[in-house]
Amino acid sequence: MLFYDYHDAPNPRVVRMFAAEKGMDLPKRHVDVRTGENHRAPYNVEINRTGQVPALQLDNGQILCEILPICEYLEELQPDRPMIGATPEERAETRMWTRWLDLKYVERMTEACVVRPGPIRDHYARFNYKTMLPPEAGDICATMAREKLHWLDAEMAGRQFICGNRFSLADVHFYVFLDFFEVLGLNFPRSCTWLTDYFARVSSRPSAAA
Ligand SMILES: N[C@@H](CCC(=O)N[C@@H](CS)C(=O)NCC(=O)O)C(=O)O
Repeated sequence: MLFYDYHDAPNPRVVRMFAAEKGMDLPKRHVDVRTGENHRAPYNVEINRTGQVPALQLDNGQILCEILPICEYLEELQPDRPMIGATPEERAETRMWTRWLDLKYVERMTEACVVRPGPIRDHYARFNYKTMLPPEAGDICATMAREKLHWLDAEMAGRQFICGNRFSLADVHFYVFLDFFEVLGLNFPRSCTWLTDYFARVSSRPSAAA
C-alpha cells in the first residue's frame, strides 16, 4: 500500500491518526499541495482524479479516495483494536456520529475556512471552484457550525468520548478538524466545557502526533 499524504492538511491526518491508533504503518508519499502538485498530472490523472489529498493505493493498483471509506477499508483489513466497532451496533453508532459531525461541523467549518478572504480562498478559487460563496458567508458558516457544537456539548455530558467509553473513528475525525480550525483561528467556544476537556483528553493521546 502507498498513502499519498500532505502533512499540514487535516483530511490526510485523519487517516494517519486512525492508522496510528490501530498500530498500522502506512508507507507514504508526500504530495506538495502548496505548489498545486495535486492538481497536476500524474497525480490528478492517475492517483486522485478530484485533485485532492489523500489517496491510498492498494497493492493490486486500485486507488481509494475519501478518508472515511479509506478508514473503513483499514478497519476491515485489520479488525484488531476496533476503531469503528466490534459489533453491528457499535459500528452503526460510530457511523452515525461520524456522519453527524461531518455534516454539521466539519463541512460547515471547512466552508467557512475556504470562503473567507485569504490564501485558502485564493487556492480554492484557482484550483477547485468556478463558483464560490461570497467571502462574507464565511462568518455565517462558522456561526452555524459553532451552534451545533453548543448542542453537542450538552448532549455529551458524562461521556469520555463521542461513543461513550469507546475511542472511535468519530473522535479521530472530529478531533483532527477541531485542532486544524483552532490553528486557523476558527476556535471552538470555550464556554463549551465538555468540549474543552475532551479536546485536551484527545490531544494527549500518542496518535495525535500522527
Ligand atoms: N472529502 C475528501 C476531502 C479531501 C480534501 O478536502 N483534501 C484537502 C486537504 S485537507 C485538499 O486536497 N485540499 C487541496 C486542494 O483541494 O487543492 C476526503 O474525504 O478525502
